[in-house]
Amino acid sequence: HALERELREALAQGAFELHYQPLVDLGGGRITGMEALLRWRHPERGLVSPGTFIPLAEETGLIVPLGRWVLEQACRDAATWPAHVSLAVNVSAAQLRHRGFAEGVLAALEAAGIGPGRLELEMTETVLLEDTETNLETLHGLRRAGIRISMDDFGTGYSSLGYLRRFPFDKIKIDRSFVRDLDRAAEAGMIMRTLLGLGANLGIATLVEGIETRAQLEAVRAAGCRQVQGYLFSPPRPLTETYAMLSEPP
Ligand code: G
Ligand code: G
Ligand code: MN
Ligand code: NA
Repeated sequence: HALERELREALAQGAFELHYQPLVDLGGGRITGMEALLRWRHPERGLVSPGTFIPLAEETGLIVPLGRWVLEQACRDAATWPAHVSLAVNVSAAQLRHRGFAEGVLAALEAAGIGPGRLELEMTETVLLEDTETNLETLHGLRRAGIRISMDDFGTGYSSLGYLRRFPFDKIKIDRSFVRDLDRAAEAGMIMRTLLGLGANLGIATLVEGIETRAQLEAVRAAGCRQVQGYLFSPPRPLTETYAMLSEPP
């Protein structure tokens, strides 16, 4: 497979980079965290988004060394931010399933000299869909070590609610598809309020993804939202541009 070979070479040659998108607290208006998003600096195709290569990396197992690189690099980057800024890293089911995943996470934190309390691992519910017992044990172990676990893209899967019963997620990230209709359909506001209330009742933090307009921001704020992410504040940006974001209000 040509793309697979290209990905291996890219990893060996250091052609991957991480961009960061802020997580914003609506109470104080501060950036409380940064989500690392992988990019591939391709010689001809420019900056390539993970949507086009993560699935193949997962199929081929390359996601394991690639994900390890992501964690190590992201922890090193986070070490250069103020200590109140947390780091969110996306993790695939294929990474979690791999023996040695938890050790790799702890080693990355240790090498960068940042505490486990600064790291949030974002997973979609597919991590609980497969290999249930092993994955659950690994997740519990990470949580006991002080790492927080977020459910990403909440509400898009078959059994989002069921998974909330199976694992004590620290945060749910409400998928951006719920934001799109907010200024058009009344039900959208009702659903948003219900999802935010669900988190509040369960004692789980919530964040709404994909805020692109002022109107959406005001709508989610009115629905009880405390933490947001989206292009309105910033798209994912290179590390060098995070420092200006962190020293200015978003
Ligand atoms: O940036 P883009 O919208 O193309 O991201 C597509 C998907 O890739 C998102 O669902 C995101 O969670 C995932 N993704 C981004 N960076 C990483 C990463 O470092 N590791 C894994 N496993 N997935 C990532
Ligand atoms: O699945 P996950 O939530 O990890 O996906 C993150 C991806 O979503 C990133 O690649 C990022 O570019 C994209 N994203 C972030 N904010 C917005 C937004 O406000 N609007 C849209 N359409 N995409 C966004
Ligand atoms: Mn994410
Ligand atoms: Na998401």
